[in-house]
Amino acid sequence: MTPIISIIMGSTSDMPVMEKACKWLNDNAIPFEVNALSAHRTPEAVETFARNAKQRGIKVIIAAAGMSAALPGVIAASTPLPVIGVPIKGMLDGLDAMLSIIQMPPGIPVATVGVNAAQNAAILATQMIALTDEAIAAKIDAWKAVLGDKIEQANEKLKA
Ligand code: RP5
Repeated sequence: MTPIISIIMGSTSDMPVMEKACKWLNDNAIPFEVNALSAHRTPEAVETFARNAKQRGIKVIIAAAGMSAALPGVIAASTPLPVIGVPIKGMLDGLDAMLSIIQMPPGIPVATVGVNAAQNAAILATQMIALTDEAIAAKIDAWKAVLGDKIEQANEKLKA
């Protein structure tokens, strides 16, 4: 199926974290792609990716990077698509990457999730697409119901 979410990582070394996003999308049958591209090491490939993503059918981009994490912002500069940034934990427990991703200049936002919060990025991307896709909206409703059930079951165990 044509991917509707694109996951881009600054390095394949980010994959152990981003596997959580891939797993959630696979579990929920959301078509996605995953690639490593670097704002610093492959800048031209990043720009080509960002400029072409929308016409390839991508709806939301998830961009993950650690250290001086320019990747999500550089992608956001060259696409009209929403970009969700995932700071990867590294040198300063991910604070360096989080501030690099979240503190964007006015006019070029990146929706930033928590450090290593890859699953949340996958869910947020899916929620954005669910606004205009009822089948995907049903998957979000089902996910929320599972979360609620888990809390209820945990409460029952406390009472037992
Ligand atoms: C960032 O530098 C990457 O996103 C990664 O988190 C970090 C280290 O990259 P490698 O040296 O492991 O390739 O650009």
